[in-house]
Amino acid sequence: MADVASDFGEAVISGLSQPRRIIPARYLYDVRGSELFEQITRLPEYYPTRTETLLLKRHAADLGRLSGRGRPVVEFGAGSAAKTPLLLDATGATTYVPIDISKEFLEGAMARLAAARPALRIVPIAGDFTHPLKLPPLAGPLTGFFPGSTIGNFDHRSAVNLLRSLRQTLGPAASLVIGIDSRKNSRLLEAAYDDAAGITAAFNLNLLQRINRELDGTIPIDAFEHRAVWHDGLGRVEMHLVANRDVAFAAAGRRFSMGAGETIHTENSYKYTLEEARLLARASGWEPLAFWTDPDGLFGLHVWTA
Ligand code: AVJ
Repeated sequence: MADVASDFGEAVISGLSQPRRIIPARYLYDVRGSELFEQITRLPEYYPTRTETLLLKRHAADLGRLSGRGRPVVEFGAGSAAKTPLLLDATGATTYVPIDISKEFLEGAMARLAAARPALRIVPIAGDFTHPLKLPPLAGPLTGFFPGSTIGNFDHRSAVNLLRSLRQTLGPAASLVIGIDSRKNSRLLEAAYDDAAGITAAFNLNLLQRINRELDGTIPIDAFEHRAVWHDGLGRVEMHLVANRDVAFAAAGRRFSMGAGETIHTENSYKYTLEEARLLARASGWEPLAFWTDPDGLFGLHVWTA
């Protein structure tokens, strides 16, 4: 695997050297960032997790039938694997292959899952699922699980490429159970990404702390503020770190300066109508089989087939 630390250093150097500064969202998820994201999933304003959980429970029988009973489940971006038991129960899977970029986080979550389900065969893979991966030998066809609207982190072209990669990784006759957040009222969206308790702000600012920790950074954290904005035309929530004053700092062996009001773009979270989600499936070579949403239409749960 590529050296993650120097990867991060290169991303920070090139991202902060551009006139529109940007650091790819995947760097938000170090161990601390993954912990903060777990806290986000329990916030009252953050509807995606509880809504998707409700959909997985409510439609368990159909999910099992449509995605194929007893198939190995391969989860992309497994994180804490909080929703995994729901899909394992719905499909009766006995083999579980979690893939996540954060090795430490993966190990902790898998130890807990193994303790709760001693009969489950767990084959964890630490890696980047945005490229086709070679899986260990498994008795296919496979069921992919891509919950949490992680797909929303990718712009449309990258989302199509990623979904094609997943299809290639999973192989013939696979199915994919994917959660995709819906377009909705901008007030609800912006509240979900700028909660009253300030957890999302801490999650975003942790990226600067990570730079200081891992790349010998000297960023004064208090010179930055969290901002979340919905862009209707682009169909995405953007997270930024905004400089509240002129600021100069070192990171990864370089010097950077920013004027008051300048921002570092740290995450996009794209939202899709149910119809747009189906178009996304077709554009990436998947066949949409079924989808469900909650009564308020906040979130979509889809089953696709290869
Ligand atoms: C993990 C990418 C699905 O976009 O909702 C939550 C990340 N960022 N709050 C999302 C996130 C700020 C989350 N995803």
